[in-house]
Amino acid sequence: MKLKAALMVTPLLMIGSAVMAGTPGLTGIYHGQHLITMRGCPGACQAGSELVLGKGIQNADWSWNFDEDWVLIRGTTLTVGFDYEVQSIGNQGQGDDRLTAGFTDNLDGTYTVYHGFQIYNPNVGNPRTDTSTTFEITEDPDNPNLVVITTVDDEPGGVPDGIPGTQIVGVFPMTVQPDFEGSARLEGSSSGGDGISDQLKEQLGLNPDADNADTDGDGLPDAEELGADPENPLDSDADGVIDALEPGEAAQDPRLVAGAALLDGIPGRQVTGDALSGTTAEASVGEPWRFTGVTSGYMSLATDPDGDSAIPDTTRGDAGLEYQYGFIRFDMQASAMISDPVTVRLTFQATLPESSRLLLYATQAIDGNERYQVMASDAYQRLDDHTLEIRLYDNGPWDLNPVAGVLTFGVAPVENTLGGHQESSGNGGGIGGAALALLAILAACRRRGAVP
Ligand SMILES: [Ca+2]
Ligand SMILES: [Ca+2]
Ligand SMILES: [Ca+2]
Ligand SMILES: [Ca+2]
Repeated sequence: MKLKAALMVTPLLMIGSAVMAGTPGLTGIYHGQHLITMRGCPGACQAGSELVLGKGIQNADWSWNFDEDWVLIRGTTLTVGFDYEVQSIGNQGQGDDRLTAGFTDNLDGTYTVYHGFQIYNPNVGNPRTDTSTTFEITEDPDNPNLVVITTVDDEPGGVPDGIPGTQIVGVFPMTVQPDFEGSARLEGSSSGGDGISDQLKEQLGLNPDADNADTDGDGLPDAEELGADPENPLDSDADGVIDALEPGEAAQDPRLVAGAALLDGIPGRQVTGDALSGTTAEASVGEPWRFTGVTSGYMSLATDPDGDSAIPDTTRGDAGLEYQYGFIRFDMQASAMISDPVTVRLTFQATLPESSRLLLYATQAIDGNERYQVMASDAYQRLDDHTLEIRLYDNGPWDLNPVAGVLTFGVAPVENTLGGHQESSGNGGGIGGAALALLAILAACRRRGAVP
């Protein structure tokens, strides 16, 4: 069983030079981040039968205390559009105590956490249960301050089913298995040797393992670019990306944001199995606009249910488009009210799909909600393998309605792996067939009373 788990996660364990196995008897307090993948089985769980129901849209924090054998695992929104929470057994306590779960060291490199698990989806009654999850936790042989954490296929009292995680049966509309992967750093450790803690660097999106402790590789050390108060790091041009992430002159130019890592990642470090995690993008815009904030993450259920959702995609757990690049979202401000077109140029470190296979989703305000819709192909140009130019203007192919000179604009490039789908400026059909099937399952489960 352990061999199988180790094989499945081998790409994630290559942080050091050697493939690792679990480390028993860990001590100390570690902080880090994880990404959840929720898998479900429509029937009996066996390898190959599972569906990915969703992922976390962002990395979420966790803290492991190996001296007192408890862990605090924070949740986030899932790509299917609702939140999950890891809780204490019985959902007892207040504040962080309510989210703190005990674990046992199985002395074979695995650790079993006994915890509650809840999803906040009112359509299925916000179901929760008590369960357990077994983790393999491995100290990096090259860095004793770092542990790599993966979820083991563990079915207490049963046979492992080939799917990472432990089955939760009869609580959610399907049998589900949460799979957490991530890492954590010893409290107070500073792998860069610059006095800035690894924990703070990860929270700021910096790479604690970067060569010369220089995440953006511009020759200026992170510690210097963070400024006198690393807890309030310098963002000289106030574009929402700190100096330590923006290489060179980009740090002084609010019309150019650089060093924004896709999928809420950390530049230069692939933490998850997603190929583009750790790659970066930059964007530029002309006068009188400037950037004021940038976020990235995994695409969530944000496509317009009345619009383009005839294109099947993975945000609902359907087989279909995969948003490999996730979303990247910009806040912009104009120094004057204008009606001129806004041209935004986006450059991805990763290669973009070729023109004939590129779909570009972008945000549009619909009934006060931000929705991602497929852009009409005449609203943007693919300039080369890495660069897109997008034109936004009032009543244009992509309608721009800047409110008082403030604009939020999110994009998600996607490779069209489905073929033949043509998107025009008009709307597509209704909700996808697979999504309808899933909704039917949810409704049936409620009628049968399988969900409290
Ligand atoms: Ca399993
Ligand atoms: Ca630097
Ligand atoms: Ca900046
Ligand atoms: Ca900048």
